[in-house]
Amino acid sequence: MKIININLGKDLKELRIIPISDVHIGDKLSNLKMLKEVLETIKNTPNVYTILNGDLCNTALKNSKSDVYADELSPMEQINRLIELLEPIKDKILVIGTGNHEDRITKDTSIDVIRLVAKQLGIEDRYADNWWYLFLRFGEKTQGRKIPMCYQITGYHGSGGGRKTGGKANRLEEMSQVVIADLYIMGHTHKPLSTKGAIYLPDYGNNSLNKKQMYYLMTNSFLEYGGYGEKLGFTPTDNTPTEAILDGTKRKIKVII
Ligand SMILES: [Mn+2]
Repeated sequence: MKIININLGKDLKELRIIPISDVHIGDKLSNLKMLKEVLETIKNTPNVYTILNGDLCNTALKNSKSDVYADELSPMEQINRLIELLEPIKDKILVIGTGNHEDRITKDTSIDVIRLVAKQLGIEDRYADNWWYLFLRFGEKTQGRKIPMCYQITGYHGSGGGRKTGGKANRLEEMSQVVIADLYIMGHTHKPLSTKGAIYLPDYGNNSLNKKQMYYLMTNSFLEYGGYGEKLGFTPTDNTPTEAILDGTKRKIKVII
């Protein structure tokens, strides 16, 4: 698990995170217009940041499941396009991770293209080849000691989930069987979903229990309906970007899907 520490300073009162995953650049059905709108928002709004959570490129290879003849860009062109798109917002990227689509290249060649993208953008310290765990500090607490708020945000690209919503929600909530955090983020299923849970954490110093809230967010894809999804009879999904809003003065999270 890659641990990432970021402090965005005390002037930030509220932080908005718009996660981006499952863009599938190169696929004809990839909605790059919508992606560009999101990137513009991130670039032009000081308190909006992003987490890149895999399957940014489609990377259909000769031996992979996706149809290599159906992609409108070659894998190299996809990577170049991705770098071009991310360059203007590189300072707003909190995490850059891989998905099963980029992992195809790694599996076949050992070359991790997302790591190279991160290196090119100068943000290799924010790159994760697998599950990531972010300690994100900003703002200033109004109660107790005047220290920054610290949110623990964790995620990975995601896997499995099956066809039905229940299975996807199970995969999402199972993340807290791996590690405890305020906010869990997963993509992969292309189905926006959000749930909320709680867990009691032991406080050994006071022989007591603290109740911790946990927010779960499964993020949208940028892929329009058609292709293999339609062929297999999958239901269309909504592409509207999801968002998590974090308070910089007290522990308070809002999730929008
Ligand atoms: Mn995926």
